[in-house]
Amino acid sequence: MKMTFRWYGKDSDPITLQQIKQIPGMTGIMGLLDYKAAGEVWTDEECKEYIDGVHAAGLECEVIESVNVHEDIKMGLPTRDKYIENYITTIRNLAKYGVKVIVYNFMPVFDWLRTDLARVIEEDGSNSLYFDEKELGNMTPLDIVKKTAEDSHGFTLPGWEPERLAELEKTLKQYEGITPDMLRENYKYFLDAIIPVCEEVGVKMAVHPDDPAWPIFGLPRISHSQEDFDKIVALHDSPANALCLCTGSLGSNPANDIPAIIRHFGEMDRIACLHIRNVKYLGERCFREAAHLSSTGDLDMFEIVKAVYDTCPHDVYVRPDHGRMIWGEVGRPGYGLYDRALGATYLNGLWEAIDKMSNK
Ligand SMILES: [Mn+2]
Repeated sequence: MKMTFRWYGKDSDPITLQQIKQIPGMTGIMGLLDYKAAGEVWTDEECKEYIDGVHAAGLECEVIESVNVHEDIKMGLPTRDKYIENYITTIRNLAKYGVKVIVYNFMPVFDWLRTDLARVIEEDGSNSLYFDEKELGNMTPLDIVKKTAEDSHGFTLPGWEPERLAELEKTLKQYEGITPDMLRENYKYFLDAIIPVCEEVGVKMAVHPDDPAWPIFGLPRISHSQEDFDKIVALHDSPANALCLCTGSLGSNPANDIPAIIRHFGEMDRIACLHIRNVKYLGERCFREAAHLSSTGDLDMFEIVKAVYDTCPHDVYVRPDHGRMIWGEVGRPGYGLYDRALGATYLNGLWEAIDKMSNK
């Protein structure tokens, strides 16, 4: 397991690479260029500058997250070919500097969604991200976008770029006639174009699940269960058409058996990387994010790490995912330093124990 940490870049992340390097067992980052709009080329110079900077801090940069797919590709508009060309250029530029995995999603309009970004956890006074479907019922998509922007302390949240959301209502309207099957057809068109390039340059595409793991605002969503991902990996049969298995996103729905899903796709060699975190269920379609430790939430982290150990390559990329805000830290919701560092250390401890027990 290669333990990594999400990092937003030196101009955008208050956390420094040196701080990340000081977390025990940290091998690298999962990086992103958060100022890039969906559909834009990540130029050779931008990729080089970002990745050279990470290397200079003694960390690897083999996973890049959030190369966002333009809505025109998801909707299958005639303009999609231009954006697919741009995407391919970005893949080639990243591969040139050693990137092996690109994390993306194929969710219409919205990336992850919460109704509260700083829900206080009564037992200890920390706070975490929270979702309640009932609260969502009283809000329009525009309300939720505004609220998320207001609550994020001036940080841009991944998937919530203001440029992309400026034309929100128009985009929502355009999705009205698109069924899940049509979305999958457009997805196949995209994969058929990019996967041969990925195979050529040695990159795996890793699709991130819907979060929360069910449809919202009537939009077609096609990636929130084992059955959904079976269909996705079949759209273009290649080890380069892989998953970013996010335990917290899939785990927002208690019907998803996370260790079983990891074993299923691990045995197929379709897991390129994982986000590992815990979730606490509070009712029907209502949850908050917990500390990583199993006993603080409803996911069994031992069974999750064991499934990774048993079925994935032992150098698979993993990162702790959203953390709580603790010890007075103020930062980007979900992406503070302290709780994620604790999560990484805990996951490394589970791995060490499983590895030593297995070799006895
Ligand atoms: Mn995730």
